[in-house]
Amino acid sequence: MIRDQEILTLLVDTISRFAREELIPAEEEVAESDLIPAHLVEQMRVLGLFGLCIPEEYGGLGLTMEEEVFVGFELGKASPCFRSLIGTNNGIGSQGLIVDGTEEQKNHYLPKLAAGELIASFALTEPGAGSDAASLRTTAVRDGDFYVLNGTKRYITNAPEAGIFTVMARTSQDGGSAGISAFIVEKDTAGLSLGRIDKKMGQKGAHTCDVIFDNCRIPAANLIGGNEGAGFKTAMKVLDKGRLHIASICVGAAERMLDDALNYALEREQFGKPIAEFQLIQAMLADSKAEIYAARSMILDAARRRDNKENIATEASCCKMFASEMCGRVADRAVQIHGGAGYVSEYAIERFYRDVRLFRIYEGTTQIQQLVIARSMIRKAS
Ligand code: COS
Repeated sequence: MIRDQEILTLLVDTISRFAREELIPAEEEVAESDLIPAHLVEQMRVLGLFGLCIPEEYGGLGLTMEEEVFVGFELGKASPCFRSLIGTNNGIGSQGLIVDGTEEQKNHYLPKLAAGELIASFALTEPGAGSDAASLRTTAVRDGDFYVLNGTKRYITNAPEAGIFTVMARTSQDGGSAGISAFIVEKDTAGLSLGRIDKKMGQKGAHTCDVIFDNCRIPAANLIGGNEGAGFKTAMKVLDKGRLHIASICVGAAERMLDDALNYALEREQFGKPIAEFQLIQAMLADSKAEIYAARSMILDAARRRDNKENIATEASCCKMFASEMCGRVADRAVQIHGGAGYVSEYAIERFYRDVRLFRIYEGTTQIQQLVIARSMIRKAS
């Protein structure tokens, strides 16, 4: 749903210009230093990027899903590390509060998240629980007006920058997913510590690390929604939205890589003419264009359905799976079109090839999306 086309066009144009004029020129420096410069973070704050999806009553822009994916198509064109910094505040870090939090919890945290004064992280994955999220072992034991948390969370995006964590922990040993609850944990709580920053294949400038809870006592009021046992469903709802968002970023990244490949193909001459004139190169360009168009169309359809309050768990998985796999294929073809130049870091495609590999893994691997889609088909048919 687009609430006001004129305002959305203005926002999307502004973000597109910001990506083109500020973020893309800074990509190499960020990849070298593994740090997004403070002046760019400040510009992101001023543009309202930390609060894109936080409701207006809490100081955000309150974008609808359809509006959000249009923004994703543009942001995705710059290095994914920039999106990653604002991604958790708009998505997995804040949505637990937005969909299931109490009014007090929302009033307390959302305005600071929307302003970018506070970064939120989503702590679901553990050393022994990745795709099988319901097998998580971090515990939260009630002790008077507190819960005491023990356990380790792994690969937590933005953990080194985070002020709060949305943590899924087990309040009951029975019931599998029904024994999981969601909490807000502030970073300065005694008993919370961070592991060393992970050395990743790509996405330099975006950071992940372990988050360790060792008898970490948090107020019982920080149980999201005030209900024990609702945490797994909260996490799944958050991921439905996150998967559509990531799919939109995949489209943006694929468009960027295809633009770079096309420009290269027009410049690079072999056998006396630009390689763009060779049909085998044209086939790679055309296949990529068509696949990007397909992903874009399905994402817009799913986003509109979500705005119409339809259950889009299956469609979100279809979009995440198709768009991230498509992005991987486009990255591969774009390297191929660049030839030897695609393998050296002088060209952005070498970095993007590594960066976009993560899209097929996080917020649910392709195999988990397949499982979600097939299970829902079988459920409907039986
Ligand atoms: N929205 C709301 N509720 C949902 C839901 C959704 N999208 N998906 C599942 N649920 C509910 C189910 O309806 C079920 O509720 P009931 O017990 O009341 O029937 C409950 O949650 C358990 O669901 P299910 O039985 O399907 O859970 P499984 O343990 O089989 O796991 C998968 C489901 C595999 C889909 C889940 O573990 C998953 O998404 N794993 C990947 C995790 C992930 O994406 N990690 C990335 C880390 S974050 S970067």
